Amino acid sequence: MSLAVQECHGGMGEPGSLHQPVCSVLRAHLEKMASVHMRDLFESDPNRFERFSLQVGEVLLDYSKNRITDETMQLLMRLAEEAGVAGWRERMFAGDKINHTENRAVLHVALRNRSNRPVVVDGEDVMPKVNAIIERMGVFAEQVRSGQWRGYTGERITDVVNIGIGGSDLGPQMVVQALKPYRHPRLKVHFISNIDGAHVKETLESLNPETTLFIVSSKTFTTQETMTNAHFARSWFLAQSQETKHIAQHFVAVSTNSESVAAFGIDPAHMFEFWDWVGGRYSLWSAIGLSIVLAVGAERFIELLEGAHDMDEHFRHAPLAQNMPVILALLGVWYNNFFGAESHAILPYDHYLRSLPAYLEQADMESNGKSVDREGRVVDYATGSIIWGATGINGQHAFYQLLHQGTKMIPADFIVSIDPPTDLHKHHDILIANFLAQTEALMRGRTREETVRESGASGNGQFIQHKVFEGNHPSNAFLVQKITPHALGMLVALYEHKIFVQGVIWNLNSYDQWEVELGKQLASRILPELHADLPVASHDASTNALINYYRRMNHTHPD
Ligand code: G6Q
Repeated sequence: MSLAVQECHGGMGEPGSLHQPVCSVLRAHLEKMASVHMRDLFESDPNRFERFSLQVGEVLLDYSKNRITDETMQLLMRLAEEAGVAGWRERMFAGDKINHTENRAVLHVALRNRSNRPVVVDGEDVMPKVNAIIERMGVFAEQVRSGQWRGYTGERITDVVNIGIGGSDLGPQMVVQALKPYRHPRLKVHFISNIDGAHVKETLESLNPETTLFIVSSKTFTTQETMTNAHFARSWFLAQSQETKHIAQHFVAVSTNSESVAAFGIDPAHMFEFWDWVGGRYSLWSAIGLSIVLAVGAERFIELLEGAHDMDEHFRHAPLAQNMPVILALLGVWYNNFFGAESHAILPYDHYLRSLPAYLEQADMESNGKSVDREGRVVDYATGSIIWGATGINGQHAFYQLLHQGTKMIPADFIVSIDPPTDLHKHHDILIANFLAQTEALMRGRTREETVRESGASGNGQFIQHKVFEGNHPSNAFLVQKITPHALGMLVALYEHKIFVQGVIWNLNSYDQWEVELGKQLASRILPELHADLPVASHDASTNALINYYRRMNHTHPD
């Protein structure tokens, strides 16, 4: 617990509020800011963009369209200081076991530590083994990509299928999609995660076992969904190849559990290892990124790591007030804990970034969706936001109505690249124009007078109020030169560190996930009951009735 929290816990805090000393000052400041319109802030300060924007590498962040003044930012920076962000940040980089409920270090930063400076966990520098696995992944991927690695009939591999779920799926899937312009021209990469049989069946339907390589990605190698899909893929493969010795050329594993990998029948020589200090949702930089290396090649993967490392260096060394992840985190806290905002939208104006919202949903909500602080006390303040989103341009024709005219405050991140991903320049200009118009409209709104003026002669007084836009809706705009592997690495690391800083301010362990563990147990209990001979009576009335209804109405049998 930070000293600041200790000092004022139980005294200065109000229900629903944070407890650092500066929070009472922030609450007083909020009273002032609640009635301030951003339109007026822009009108009174032509340099607002210069003061509230920041560039790190190829990522420009404009945060001037937020409900902030210099004073707000100063107070928020004090909050970061009082919560001990700098100290916790150092502990993470130093390999301290800050994931205390699992007694683990949190070292995704070591996976992309391109400076190679030693990172010591339990007395061992982990960098040699990190570098060795990156090297092995590169060599293996090159063999497959070049056609040197052949299937059991001597054919080249044309399709790679990653079987994994959660952290062993969302990260690599998002990156492979985002970097599609860099992909190998003849190697397709697929992802199977869902235990709905339609996912595995539909994916395998179009594939040829002779030319398909499976990566079974699972940190624990016990996850029911992944193992069930992996066994199904194995049977599908053996139905044609007939001999188990051929598995060696068609199945590799990414895991921390070598015994279970061997028991599955995968040669340990074809296992790519990672370690318990890599959290699932932070693992795309580890061997879990093998599908990325296969898709875009080792060099591009290294560029991704370098981008993340550059953001790590910025996060570690930049003063808090000029630190992009810290600024983003504090803005989030400002809305979450002071304005009472419940959710935060991620709106990429980029077809290739369309899986980023889903990726960040997990990264953020699994990390900071907690209601118990590091000391095990139930918190009395809001923690992680509901993260959601979709490609912005599609959202404009769907849910933006609520962002503009609904009753909820939903801060949003708008993300776009300056260089178009294709040669369709007119498309890109329209995209950019929409991106800019939306952030402007959210900020400015449209007053009643403007609405009347714009309606002109056809203006219908009765409906004027329906066409008024209050504005004052906060947003961040990210302009990235181009979605290169390096820029993507920076962007993802930026969000990872934002989540870290918020976790520190809320005094959470952002790196455990007890719900996931619970989910894994619960389904195992119900599974045998679905085909029990006698009616099930061991649950609540609703669950019993649903299980028994399923038993009566379902006439299929498990395979
Ligand atoms: C991530 C979570 C979770 C996990 C999956 C898959 O941080 O812990 O999403 O990644 O449950 O777990 P395995 O990799 O062990 O199969």
